[in-house]
Amino acid sequence: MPPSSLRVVYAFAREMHPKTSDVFIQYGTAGFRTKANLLEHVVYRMGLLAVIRSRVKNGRTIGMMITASHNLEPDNGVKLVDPDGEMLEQSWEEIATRLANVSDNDLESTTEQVIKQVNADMSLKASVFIGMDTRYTSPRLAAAAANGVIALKGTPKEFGIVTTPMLHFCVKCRNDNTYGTPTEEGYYEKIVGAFKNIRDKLPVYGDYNTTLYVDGANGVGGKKLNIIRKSLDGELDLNLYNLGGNGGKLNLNCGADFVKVSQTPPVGVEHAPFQRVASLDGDGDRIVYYYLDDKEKMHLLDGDRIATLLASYVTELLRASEASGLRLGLVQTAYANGASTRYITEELKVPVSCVKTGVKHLHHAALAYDVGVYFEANGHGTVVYSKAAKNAISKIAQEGEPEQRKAAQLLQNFIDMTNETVGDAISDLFLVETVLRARGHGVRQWMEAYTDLPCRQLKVTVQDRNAISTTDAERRCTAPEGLQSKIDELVAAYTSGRAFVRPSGTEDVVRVYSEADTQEAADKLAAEVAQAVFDLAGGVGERPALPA
Ligand code: NG1
Ligand code: ZN
Repeated sequence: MPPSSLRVVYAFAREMHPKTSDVFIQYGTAGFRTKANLLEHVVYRMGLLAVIRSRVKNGRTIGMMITASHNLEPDNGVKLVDPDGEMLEQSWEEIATRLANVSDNDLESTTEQVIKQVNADMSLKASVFIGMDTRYTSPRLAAAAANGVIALKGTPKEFGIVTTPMLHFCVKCRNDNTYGTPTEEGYYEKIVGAFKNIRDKLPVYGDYNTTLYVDGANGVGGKKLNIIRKSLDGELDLNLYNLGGNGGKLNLNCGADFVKVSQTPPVGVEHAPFQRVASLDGDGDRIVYYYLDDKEKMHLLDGDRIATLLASYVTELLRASEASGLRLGLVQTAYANGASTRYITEELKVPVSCVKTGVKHLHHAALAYDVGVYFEANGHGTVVYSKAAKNAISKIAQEGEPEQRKAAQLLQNFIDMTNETVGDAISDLFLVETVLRARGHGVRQWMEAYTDLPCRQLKVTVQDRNAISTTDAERRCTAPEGLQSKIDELVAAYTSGRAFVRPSGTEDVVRVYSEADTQEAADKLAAEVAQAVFDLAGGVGERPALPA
């Protein structure tokens, strides 16, 4: 494309998606995320970038998802999806940030610079898949995305309202047709189809019952489960709550993030003692389970718990299929409960790696294993399988001894049920249900595996959260001076104490995490560390108080 045709980039910007704010915005762990009314020009520009990225990838399809995940309704966001369905390559985050922040007047020349810098052949075709969540600001932003794609002569394809993982799945399928069909129906066919395929292999028995309650966070995940529900023929009886009607607000006092962080049940859900409930987040890429006991006390089964459940079951099947030489490993972040890490290493005897927060880090580390299970404690995670693992399992499924074959065939269903591109609440829900059904387990047996250490998360607002630097997968901080030694000193006073702080990648806050042997102790330790952050890292507003 000759440079003169870039004039249209400016024309679209000025006439339709002008930059109306000077607030600096950064492509973080989950793309750009802020108040929806600050985003239109940003999303338009990401449409431009998606086309450039597609051309750099030889015309392979790139994804754009309009969502702010678990944030409340007034926020929105955009993230780019790379050709294999993974998050945008990290080195492009800086380019995205630059393009998002230049003035409209400099947009044409900056676009030209970017094209040169990444050596994009602008004569190639370019394809961009666009999806959005249920926010009322999403359609407008999706239109801005499509205009960005059109401005650089790419071809946008709009998927309308889909979960984030559905969009990742479609991008992957479009670029690799062995993975599936790149449509919402193709997703149901593969993932839900695999769940239906286990019905004869795994009869319902023991304490497992087929009723599952779901908190849909008033977002897109619940809506899609409502479509799926009708096709399940009693294999799973979904009772769906918080589907977005009846004045329910997106993520407000409900959804996976609320349940995990507040450790309280969501509003809008009926409860029965020991009935398992799955809680999704607003764009359907996170899931946690919980139940209330007969005293209405809540018990949380979070991402760590899901990871250990899946890893132990896959280990069992690998053993039964006698697939030798395949390495299974688990990837966590510093937020993983210490008790889960101990259980994985000492009881499951599965290797664990700890990486920095952010799915891209987990995903990358998981690829080092033949079967890599990764989960953030907040319920974002999935399983990835190497080519070698898939081939070996497929061979045994066809040629093995009867018992081996049976296990390998179950593994194949398990693999098909997994959305390997990214954490996926719907896919994870079917994986969890499969394991519980295979074992004849209810929530109590699942909970018995290990006992979580009480923990607490807090946020502290500071002048500049980037004043905090971390090392060792964010478990220790190197700046500001004196903070780590203060944290060490505070932690030392607690039994089974652990604490760390890090700047959030999605909110303008510093996050504090603590663990200790009792909830009171964890709460107190978190508050003390929050005070230390406030004092040593330039706290703003009121100094955090210690618990009464
Ligand atoms: P930040 O805001 O960087 O802590 C949060 C989650 C991440 C990840 C991203 C993307 C926690 C503590 N942090 O990141 O795990 O999911 O959002 O959504 O849950
Ligand atoms: Zn999400």
